[in-house]
Amino acid sequence: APAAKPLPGYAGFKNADAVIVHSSTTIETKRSAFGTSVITPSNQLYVRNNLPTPNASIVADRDAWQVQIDGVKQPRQLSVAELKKMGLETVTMVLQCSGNGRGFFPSKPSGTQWTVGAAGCVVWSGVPVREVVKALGGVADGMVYMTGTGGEVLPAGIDPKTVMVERSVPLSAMQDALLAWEMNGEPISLAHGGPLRLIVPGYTGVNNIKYIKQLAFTLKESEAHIMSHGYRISPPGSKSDPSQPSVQEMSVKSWINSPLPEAGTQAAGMVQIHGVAFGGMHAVKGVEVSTDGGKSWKPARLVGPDMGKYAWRQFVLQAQLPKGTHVLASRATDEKGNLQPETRGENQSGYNNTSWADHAVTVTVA
Ligand code: MSS
Repeated sequence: APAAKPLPGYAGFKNADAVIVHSSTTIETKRSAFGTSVITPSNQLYVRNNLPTPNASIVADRDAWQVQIDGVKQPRQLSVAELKKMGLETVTMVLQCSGNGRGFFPSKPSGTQWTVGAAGCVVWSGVPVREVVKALGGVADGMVYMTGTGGEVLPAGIDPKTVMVERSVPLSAMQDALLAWEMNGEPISLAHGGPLRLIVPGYTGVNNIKYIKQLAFTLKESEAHIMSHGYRISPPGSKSDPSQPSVQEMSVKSWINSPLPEAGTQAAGMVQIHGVAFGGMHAVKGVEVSTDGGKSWKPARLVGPDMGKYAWRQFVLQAQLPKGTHVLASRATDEKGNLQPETRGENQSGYNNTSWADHAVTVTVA
């Protein structure tokens, strides 16, 4: 096996045994490291940066960080110190990269070959966007999108639109969105977007803008390449374009975290088959587990605290596994009755993989 890549400096606090370093800007949580405690510890959470990570000086004086609020009746710049006086809310949310599960596409789309570990369940604290908007006189007339811009310093001499991280989501996403300064009980680390991050619960990772420097209510979607062409559901073999659906709301998904084939041959007998399930925009209603590759299903039990509809739930099925090879799978249902599908939705870039078949694991019992 190739030697493990070292952790990049800004992510030096990560537990090297719990993560896979794909590159200096892409770090994945090992499937075996998710544990059973609902919340993903910060030192195990995945990292994905589309640009080089900003200089640590931006988190030296967190309260001084400024964000420009535009597209409201009274546009203005606000510091984190000011935001902290305007409201406080906490949300537990699945943060999941749009490309999580790309590694299961047989077409091997270009991009990081994430399997399950570009996701975690984390707690964010900050001010509700709707409170900020209210204090600034409300959204300006006719605005359709909420557009967040990352605070990375862009390389000189190129059109900023080609590289900047700027994403638009429907205005309705404002209702549950936060401008957050805290993650899992600590000021947000540089790796995860400190000093200030836009949190859009239920939306895929890319819509949660780190180091946010501008939040604007806009008539049109951002013209940044990452919005117009990036993160689009393009038919296999085609080029991306702005007419294709953007990767935004997450949908119902689950996977098993134990037992895993990487643990080697298991002893016959009782096992606790456990994993995580989430609904994206809706709470999880139930999870079923199969030990025969999806031929038959048994209801699993949801365990642990319910941290709200945007969090994941842990599930467990206690089973006797006799000697042999077993294909273990899970499939979740959300409160709207949406069932996790068997197959992935094929697309050129390998986004939104929720296929239970792709996430199944084969374990050997002797
Ligand atoms: N933000 C910014 N500013 N920049 C960048 O790069 N990225 C994205 C988000 N945000 C970015 C941002 C992505 S893409 C993701 S996933 C996320 O983030 C991640 O997170 P963490 O914290 O984990 O790292 Mo895919 O869809």
